[in-house]
Amino acid sequence: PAPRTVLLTGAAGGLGTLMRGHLPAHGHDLRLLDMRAIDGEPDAIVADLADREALREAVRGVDAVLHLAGISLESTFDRILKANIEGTYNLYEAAREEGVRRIVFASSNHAVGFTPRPQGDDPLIPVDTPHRPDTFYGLSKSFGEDLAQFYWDKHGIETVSVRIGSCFPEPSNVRMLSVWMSPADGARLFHAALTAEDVGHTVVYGSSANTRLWWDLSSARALGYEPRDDSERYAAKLIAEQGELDPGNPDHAHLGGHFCTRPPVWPH
Ligand code: NAI
Ligand code: 15L
Repeated sequence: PAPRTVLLTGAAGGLGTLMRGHLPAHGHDLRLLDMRAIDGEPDAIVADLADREALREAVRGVDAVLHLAGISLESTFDRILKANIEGTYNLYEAAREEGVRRIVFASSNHAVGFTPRPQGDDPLIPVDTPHRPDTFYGLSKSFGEDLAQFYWDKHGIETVSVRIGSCFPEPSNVRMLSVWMSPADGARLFHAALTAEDVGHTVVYGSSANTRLWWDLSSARALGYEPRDDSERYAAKLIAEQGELDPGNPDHAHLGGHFCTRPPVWPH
């Protein structure tokens, strides 16, 4: 099939950089956007999500958008409001005005971060578990999922909301053994989300097929995602260094880990 043109927002970031490496091999022709310039990418669009005119131009003619741009950790409510809530709204409006039919939204496990993590024989967490954001950041991801549902119901724009666990080259703590998504699996999942037919608004968890998985990957697999990695090969080393998760430690009690226990970031 001919390459699909995909606007990659947040292209300068950690995940954006990983996906710039992996996605072209899946047949995607990437148009890049970030508020920061990218070394070696003179054609990348340097624009803020607040700039509606720039977003309209950026989405013009693309087949789909992979929306990674935004604040990716906890911050003040005002900053999250501007970048993640208003910014994502601006992107959907640009897509609606320019007739773009598919968005893949980088949601996060922190939209459901206060969900108790499964222990022992507990069932995996389903995608329809209620939103339980653990931060203003997580709240913005819950909003993004609702926004996606609204644009599907109201305007017929399809979205796959991917509640990403932790997508980094390697897991770096014991919690990540459960929530890690290898970059190669991330590209497989985003590819499936960009190309599967008739997704309406579908919510999926984004991780590899980890032995210690906490959530149900069946809605991701239904898109055609076939994860090939498992964090278990890192388990012995990480557990030797850090110990197993402690059921009595509040930082280990919920999907969102320490995002649940950290104090809010207030303006200063
Ligand atoms: P990152 O912080 O490395 O990259 C985010 C990028 O967005 C940055 O390059 C930044 O310049 C850009 N950006 C921020 N505000 C912007 C604005 N107003 N206008 C234009 N560009 C803006 O974050 P990372 O790790 O690459 O994450 C990418 C996305 O995936 C984020 O939306 C994050 O919330 C989500 N996510 C990532 C996870 C991970 O494990 N990396 C886990 C769960 C969700
Ligand atoms: C996220 O949503 C963050 O963007 C990422 O940096 C990690 O902290 C990840 O969640 C996580 O839960 O490990």
